[in-house]
Amino acid sequence: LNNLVQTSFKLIVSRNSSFQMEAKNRGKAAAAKAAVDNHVKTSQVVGIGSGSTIVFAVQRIAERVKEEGLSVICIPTSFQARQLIQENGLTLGSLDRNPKIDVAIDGADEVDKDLNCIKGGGACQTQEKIVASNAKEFYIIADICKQSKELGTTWKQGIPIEVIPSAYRPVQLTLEEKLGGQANLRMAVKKAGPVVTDNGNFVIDWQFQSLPQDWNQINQQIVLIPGLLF
Ligand code: ABF
Repeated sequence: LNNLVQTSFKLIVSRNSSFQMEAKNRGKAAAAKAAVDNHVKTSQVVGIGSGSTIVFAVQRIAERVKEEGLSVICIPTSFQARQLIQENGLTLGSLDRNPKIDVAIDGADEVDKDLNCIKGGGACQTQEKIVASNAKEFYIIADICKQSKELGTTWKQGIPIEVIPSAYRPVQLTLEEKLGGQANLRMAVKKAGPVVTDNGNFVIDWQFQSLPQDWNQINQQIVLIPGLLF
């Protein structure tokens, strides 16, 4: 799913009970290692997600390149992912040169018991969704803190929605009228201005009032609002 991920995926969670940063990072590293070691093979085109968990996956790919001569082409989902690929000495590809992706790996902001996901907390969701939807296999890696019974329990910021700048106000109003809750324009630190995505767009975080019964239906309603990329 994007903001509410809709492609099918397998979730790899590390069940680490401690919530301390160290343990959290160990959880991220373990999930990343499991995904890379079990699902990435030589000669593949690999989609690289964004965020802090994917850092561990890229490091593990780099280790395997050194240790066993693994050879892969990496497709970034953001400026951050692109930097990460290059800093780790991996081969950088692009969607126009490598439109068919074998495996994509990415993080998530929250995952519920039915594997509905909130993604896009880092404002990279559109490219993440393009890469994931063009991958034969898609793995979401997460530490245990991301798992919840119901969406909105741990990720309280709302569902991130990328919006074309000129449409942000009508989209905000339509979201609130159609779906209730509150649609907030995401602002940069110290409210210096709106957060701008890698695509030059804004992000609206939609906070739902009551827990929706059917996330698929909500997804369909959101997609139909002109001006947003969902
Ligand atoms: C991503 O992973 C984003 O969609 C999401 O916002 C992020 C989670 O980041 P982290 O791994 O830092 O928790 O793909």
